[in-house]
Amino acid sequence: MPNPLYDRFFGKHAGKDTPFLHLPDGSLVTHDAFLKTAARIAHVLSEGGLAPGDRLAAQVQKSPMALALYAACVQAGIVFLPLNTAYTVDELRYFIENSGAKTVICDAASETLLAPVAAEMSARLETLNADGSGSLSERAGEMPDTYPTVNRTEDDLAAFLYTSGTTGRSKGAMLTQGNLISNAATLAKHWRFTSSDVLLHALPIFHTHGLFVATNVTLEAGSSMIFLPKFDLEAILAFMPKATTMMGVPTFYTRLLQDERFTRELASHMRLFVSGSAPLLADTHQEFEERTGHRILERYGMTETNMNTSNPYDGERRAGTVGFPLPGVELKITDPETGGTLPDGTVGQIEVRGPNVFKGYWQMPDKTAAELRQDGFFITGDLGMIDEDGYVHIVGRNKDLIISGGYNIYPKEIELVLDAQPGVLESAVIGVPHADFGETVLGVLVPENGRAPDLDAILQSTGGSLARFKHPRKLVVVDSLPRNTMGKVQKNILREQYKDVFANA
Ligand code: MCA
Ligand code: AMP
Repeated sequence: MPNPLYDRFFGKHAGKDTPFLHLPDGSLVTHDAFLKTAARIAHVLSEGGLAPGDRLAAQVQKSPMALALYAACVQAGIVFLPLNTAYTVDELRYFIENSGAKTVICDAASETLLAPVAAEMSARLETLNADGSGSLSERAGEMPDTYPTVNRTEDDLAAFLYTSGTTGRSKGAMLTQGNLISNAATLAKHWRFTSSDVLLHALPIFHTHGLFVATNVTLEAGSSMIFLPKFDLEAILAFMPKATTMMGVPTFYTRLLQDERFTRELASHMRLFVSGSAPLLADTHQEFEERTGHRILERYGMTETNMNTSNPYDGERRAGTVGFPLPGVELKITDPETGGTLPDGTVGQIEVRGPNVFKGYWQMPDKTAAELRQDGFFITGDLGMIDEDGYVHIVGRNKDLIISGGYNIYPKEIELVLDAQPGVLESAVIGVPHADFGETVLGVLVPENGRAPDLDAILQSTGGSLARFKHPRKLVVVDSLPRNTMGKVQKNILREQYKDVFANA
């Protein structure tokens, strides 16, 4: 039975003892072993009552089993919903409820907290720990190692990835099998991945970058990955001589450059470094080239679209740009007011169309209609321009968004929490420059009755509801917020005023 995504990325490796995952302890997971594990998990999921099209939500640590869970969902036709391990129970409740997930997989450490939420939603709960143990593995161990792959088409959903809303709650971006296949196939070719490549994989696997870009490209090309649980500088330095490629957010590269052990010689076995998810400073690009002789290849993507543009493999990788639209992807710069196309060299909003563009937001037709035009162009919310040589430059954002270390943070969500704190009349949350994370979160508070609120208590109390990476790293108190004549807070003024707050961080 055809299942385009499974057949293309996984099924073609069946029965092969070729390397897939090199683990930090020196052990190896072959394609065959990986697929057998995935098949066993697929049986557990089906027996647990999940049917094709049902959603499975997973908040689990990065591990070979966690990756096999993705493969199992693809094989069984289940929509995979991976969740950031930093999310709190409050945040998870929304994702589970909104997606209607019938099964939730979590670390045993979160089981007690999540069990009541799962019960409330009539969802089944299984555990999967970082070391591969847990109820999911126990049950999988008793299952057959082959599974009758479920029939799917390219139009069927493969995954939901939630992107936070600038005004309301998070939206579930519906990604089809075809979205994932087309993008990985394009990238593998564009970046010249082959079965000889070894990717140094230190990204999380709950976002597009680590899961769909890094993993799907590796599977498409039959390459292998050095699969690290997270970004750990010592491990990166130790394993780089065995790798040929790496994908990372800019923080990976700035951290590497801060270490003198990261030398031209250490990077001499590498053929490609890719950066994305956040802007790579031109200075970092240049410093990296001076140190290693490699020019980092920067690309640009989104959860809703996978990758849209990339610097060339052979031609000039131009610092401060995200390159050209990928083959099959159309990109135009439009006037935010009229939607009309603007000439090259003019700054406007970036719109993209192609087989990579998602199907819409789950059960949010209005939000889908606002961002995805009838003609298939998706309004990214990024501001950019195309230079005289065709390179795309991202110059800003038309959306209120902070990107910290590659994680997206929506100020509105934090403002709602801050506004509810005792002694706070209102707040504005902005992103300010930060040497390690690129940007970080600053909360600007207006006190009630002019009396200074207890800032320590406020910082503490954000912990219960918001993931740690979203917490303001600093709070400042002002008499009032700058507003324009329409009454809208002028965040650009605040950003300028506080741009040096973390200058020495
Ligand atoms: C961890 N912390 C953070 C972040 N990460 N705070 C702000 N921003 C972050 N990104 C907090 C922790 O809660 C902790 O707080 C402290 O910082 C140190 O934690 P630690 O675990 O040591 O941090 P780390 O492991 O060094 O993590 C930093 C990191 C990581 C390596 C940059 O965040 C990372 O791997 N980021 C990649 C994100 C990613 O994959 N994005 C792709 C999204 P405390 O100590 O105070 O408790 S997909 C996407 O954007 C599109 C599609 C695209 O184009 O790719
Ligand atoms: P996400 O919602 O996590 O998919 O994040 C997508 C956003 O990350 C884009 O809309 C951009 O604002 C930003 N982004 C991704 N890659 C780059 C890049 N190379 N340069 C600048 N911004 C980027």
